[in-house]
Amino acid sequence: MRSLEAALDAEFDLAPLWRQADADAFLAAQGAGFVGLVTSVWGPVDAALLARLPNLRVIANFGVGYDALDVAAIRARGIVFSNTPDVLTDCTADLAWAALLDVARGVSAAERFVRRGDWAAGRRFPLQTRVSGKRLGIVGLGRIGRAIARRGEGFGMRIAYHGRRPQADVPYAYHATPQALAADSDFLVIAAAGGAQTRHLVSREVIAALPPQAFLVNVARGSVVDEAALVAALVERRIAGAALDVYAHEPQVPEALLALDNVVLLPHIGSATRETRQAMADLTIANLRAYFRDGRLLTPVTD
Ligand code: 8YV
Repeated sequence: MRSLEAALDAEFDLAPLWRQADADAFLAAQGAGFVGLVTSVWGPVDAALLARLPNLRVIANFGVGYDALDVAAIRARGIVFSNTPDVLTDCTADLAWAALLDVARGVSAAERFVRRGDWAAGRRFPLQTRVSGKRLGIVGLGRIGRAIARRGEGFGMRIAYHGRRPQADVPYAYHATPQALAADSDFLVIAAAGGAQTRHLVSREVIAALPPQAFLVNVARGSVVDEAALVAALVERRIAGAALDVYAHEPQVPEALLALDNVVLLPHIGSATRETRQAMADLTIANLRAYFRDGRLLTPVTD
């Protein structure tokens, strides 16, 4: 992000790794000089990278999800790290809803229909699916999941969720398994954190449990869903459709999905508004500033 890079450059002795023709050779020669690292979902931090940075003390992750970081290796080195919670919650929930409404009502497909000249040629756009009043299932009722649920209340939806444990302060029904939630959902929205613990949480069996009229929406991480099973269910028309902002191997989108009109495909843009990206940049820098000033991060990841 340009403004993040410029702001970092103004305050720190910055070396953007992505500008290095040979990042590995650069790190081999100069890695010992760095004490801080800024990264995001696009820049995995593994043991090999850490080995190149023997004096690293702090990592600031530009994003709330930190599944691209090898937390065990980072902790083993005593390195602290921060993420950017809260500031992207509303925009990510908004995007989940944009995607949900799009796939249910066929907004993008209808727009393609108009641009193709089908409407002008006298064709009728097929009837789509009502959203208001339906059953909304949310996998992962964290900050973003809750914001998605609150918006669902405005659509008069009956809301249920699955997560590691029931939450006492919400009026929504809890399902102990993602299968049970899937079977009870017209829209299943995935908002769980990525990482080893949630890999394929939405498994082949969970996808098979979805009713035929159900839509799946994923704004979390591609890894949370068994993508091959989802693609098969969509191609075989076992579910009504899907809206995806994240994929197993970004930026690769499964080829089979490109031909389906009942699938909305987005390029990982949950937090991608000017306002939210600015807030994420500000929080990323504020974390580094606080760390270098008084040794404490503002939004450290501690779990
Ligand atoms: C990315 C995200 O960080 O916050 C997250 O977990 O996935 C996004 O906000 C963003 O795209 C920056 O790369």
